[in-house]
Amino acid sequence: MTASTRALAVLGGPARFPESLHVGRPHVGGRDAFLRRTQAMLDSRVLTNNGPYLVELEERIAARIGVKHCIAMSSATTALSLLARAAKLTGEVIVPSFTFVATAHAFDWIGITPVFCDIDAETWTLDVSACEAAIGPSTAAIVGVHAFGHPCHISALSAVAARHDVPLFFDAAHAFGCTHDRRPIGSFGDAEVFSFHATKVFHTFEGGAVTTNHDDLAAELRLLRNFGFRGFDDVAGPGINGKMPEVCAAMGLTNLEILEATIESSRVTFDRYRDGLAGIPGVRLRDHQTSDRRNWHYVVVEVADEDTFGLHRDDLARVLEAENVLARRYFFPGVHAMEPYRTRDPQAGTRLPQTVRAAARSLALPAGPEISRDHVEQICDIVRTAGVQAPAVRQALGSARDLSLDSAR
Ligand code: T4K
Repeated sequence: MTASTRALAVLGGPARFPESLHVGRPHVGGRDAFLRRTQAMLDSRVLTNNGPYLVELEERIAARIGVKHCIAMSSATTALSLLARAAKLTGEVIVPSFTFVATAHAFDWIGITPVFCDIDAETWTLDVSACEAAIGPSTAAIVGVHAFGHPCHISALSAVAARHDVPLFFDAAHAFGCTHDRRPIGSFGDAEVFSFHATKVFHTFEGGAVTTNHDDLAAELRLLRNFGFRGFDDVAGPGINGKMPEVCAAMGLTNLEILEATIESSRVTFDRYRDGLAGIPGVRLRDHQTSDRRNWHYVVVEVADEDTFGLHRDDLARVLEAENVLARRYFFPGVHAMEPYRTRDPQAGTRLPQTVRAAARSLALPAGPEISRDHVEQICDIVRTAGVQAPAVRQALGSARDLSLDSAR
């Protein structure tokens, strides 16, 4: 494929897209089914507190994943905090820094210190040797993150957790619908946590869930998400409000019905990116070479060789932004470099070389069912053209840097 001759917006051409293309544009399918459920919910006056839609959603997810329990929550962040409480964790948890900030905040929020561990270059998930080396007397649990739907080194981490007699949890926020060794994600470790945020492959507007086979953990989580209520006027201990309302569960049931179609459509989009980005020097698509199932929700490119491509990842993000393509630098700069962690340990980055490397190179592109063939073709052409015209782009961006990418977004 050759680059088009269209002028890039950073070089004075018109933006390719009249409206912004987002990474996390929520997919809204099954509108009629959702509205039917919502009408019935309104008629029933059961709006929250373990209503029929919530119960059905939990049963369906547990059955789909093949676990005994699914406990739906108001978000994955709340689910992680409550899971730590339910498991009576204190002290430290080992987490990757290459993740969304919520993975660490969920523990820090309840007084458990996240200890950041590096990732491996291949999968961008917890480096198993580094994880084992980070275990100390205060380690209460290991928390792996299936980054961008790529499963952690699950069996190796399980062996480490067993050797050191600590629980193993997974932040599976990105991995609903994925499998590992033919087994659904959600069924590994002592428990896994999903995010059902609007930007996810399967969403409930806001929401999340813990899946587990541990009866005690599940019972405790159900108490904790509902103020600790064991029955009317009977409170077992300090819980909070972590409930998922019925309207969210109704969206979940609807999205579950279309999940296979959503994933298939995301796979098609991913394949188009694979074709469109092939052969661009210095740029690599983070692909999933596996016979396992993926949800294809995140399309992440790596500016793997800046010299060959001609531009840094941040410059590519600026080029795309000028065309109204709002690519995201997930997960820049790494959680260790965000507050309060940065102040606590300003040198942490020196122990996390792969995290720093990945955070400087990765760029998530708009993906999923909302992104058309034309969108993908145009985005790939922009990336290709940016590489071909790198010297001019660098010069243009050098003079317009203050107008471009807001580092906070
Ligand atoms: N663990 C991991 C590994 C995670 O990635 C996350 C969340 C969590 C834990 C915590 O899960 P939750 O507690 O949220 O359940 C987004 C999401 O807000 C966040 O859920 C997600 N990970 C993260 C990777 O991405 P932002 O702040 O970067 O994106 P946001 O909300 O600005 O949305 C992205 C784009 O999508 C926007 O530019 C506009 C578009 N959008 C978004 C929403 C919500 C829409 O068009 N409509 C919408 O309703 O965090």
